[in-house]
Amino acid sequence: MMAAAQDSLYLGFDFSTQQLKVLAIDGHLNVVHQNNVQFDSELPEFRTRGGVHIHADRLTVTSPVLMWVKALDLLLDKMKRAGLDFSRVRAVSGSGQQHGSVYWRRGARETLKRLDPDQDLYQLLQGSFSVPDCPVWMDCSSRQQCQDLQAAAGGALRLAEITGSRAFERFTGNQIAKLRLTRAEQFQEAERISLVSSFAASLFLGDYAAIDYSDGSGMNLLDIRTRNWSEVCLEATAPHLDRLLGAPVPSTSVLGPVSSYFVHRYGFLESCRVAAFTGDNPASLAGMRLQQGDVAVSLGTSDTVFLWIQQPRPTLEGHVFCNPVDWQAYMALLCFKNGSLTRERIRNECAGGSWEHFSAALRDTPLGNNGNMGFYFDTMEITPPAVGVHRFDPDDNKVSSLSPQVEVRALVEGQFLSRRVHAERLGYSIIPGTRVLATGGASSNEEILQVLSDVFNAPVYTIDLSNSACLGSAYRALHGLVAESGVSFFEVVKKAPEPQLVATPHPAAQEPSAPTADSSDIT
Ligand code: ADP
Ligand code: XUL
Repeated sequence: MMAAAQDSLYLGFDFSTQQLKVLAIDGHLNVVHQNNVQFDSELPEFRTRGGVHIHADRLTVTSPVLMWVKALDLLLDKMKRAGLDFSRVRAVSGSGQQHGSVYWRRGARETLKRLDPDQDLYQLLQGSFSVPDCPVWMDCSSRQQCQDLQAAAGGALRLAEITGSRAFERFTGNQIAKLRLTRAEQFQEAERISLVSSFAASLFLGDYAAIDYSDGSGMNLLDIRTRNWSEVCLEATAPHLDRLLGAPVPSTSVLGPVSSYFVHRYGFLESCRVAAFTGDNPASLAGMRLQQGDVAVSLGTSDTVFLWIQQPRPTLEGHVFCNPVDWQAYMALLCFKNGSLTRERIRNECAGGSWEHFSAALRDTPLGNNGNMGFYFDTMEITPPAVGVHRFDPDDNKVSSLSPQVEVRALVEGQFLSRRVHAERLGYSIIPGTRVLATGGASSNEEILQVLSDVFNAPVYTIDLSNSACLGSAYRALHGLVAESGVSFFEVVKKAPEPQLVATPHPAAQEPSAPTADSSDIT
């Protein structure tokens, strides 16, 4: 018999860098439970800082795989103690920090299939990993492997055209190539390589879980158009790598029922399904319910921009991933390092350290800033790779200073112009109906959002999503149950709370003029 919607639960886990989080929704999409385990403070025996170990070379960054396993034991116990009734859970999904890799030792699959419910996973899986410290996304020690891969693929742009990104050091293929070289023995012992997301799904499944297309796009190995491993990339990375990776699957797939371990130990029903896990950024896109034509701008410590795109147009900047909720579509992700911290510096220097005064400067200066512009890269920027502060007067001459109020507007307009230009280069176009969804700390500032709206010439909505990856995972668990019968993700989540409209473009906001010759290389 079908359980009533309010009785059913859907769990979304997020194995992120610093913590393991979970969120439960009921069939009406109400959030009914949230919980988490902080790695540094709750599992101090692993001696991580911020969930990772930074090695002596400062480039290698890893996390102990058994810490993630133990965190899951702890989290499920916490949920049980909080009274969560696991027999109500109809489906589980989740996400993981992208790019990280887990190496299962030969024989681990058999162990996974026969987990004794009287013991915790941490005890049971002690001997199951050939590499104890997993490379994670913060690692940047694989420069040589990136160069080799790009050479094998016919250049950086060609690699981007195949895999959605040029070679990046944190991308999993390059990490695998490096490990094969530096830890040859451990590499030989591996029978399967998982991403953090598919590793986590494997725990629930009691078998190796497939890598999904969307998180698989963060490896420099998947051909994002054929959605199969690229031969040329596989060969350049490691021999017979496809056997170690398994075949990738659509992100909306159901992988199978939850393992009997969870049935006996926690009281899950045998019918509870495990939907494919994916990367945290794809899961956030699902949590925000981003649709075609929308752009999400997250204004946190660094700024990120997510886009839903129909036709991929990868470039040397940013990343194109297969879309996590519609297998025929794509998403783009852009990271900007100089976000809130740069806004804080200009606030301190030009607005007496007050967001109020910063906002007043935006109110008191006109849209377009009378032609004054600025690009502020306090630290080496990711998109574009540029550094330094570059200011231009209305005649496009470089100048060394602007008045404080003009500087505030130049900063915010310059940042958002850059977000828009780079989004457009990846295939984004502003069409009627486009929504800009703003999240993150600075999205509480209405004047900043007004500039965002004017620069994008589109309405801006805010959405409070401190936990968007978990929420997106819970939504994806729910969708997984019906995806195969052709029901769209948006049909399933249509009753979720709507984002709030906070700014509409000023009538004078036209298409921003194309960047000038002098400034086009640094937008
Ligand atoms: P993260 O998730 O990356 O840790 P948050 O999304 O919490 O970061 O955003 C934190 C940032 O929000 C702070 O660095 C701060 O500069 C910015 N912020 C907070 N309040 C405001 C405000 N009123 N106006 C502009 N920026 C703000
Ligand atoms: C994305 C990236 C990070 C990780 C960790 O490319 O490296 O956002 O997913 O959250």
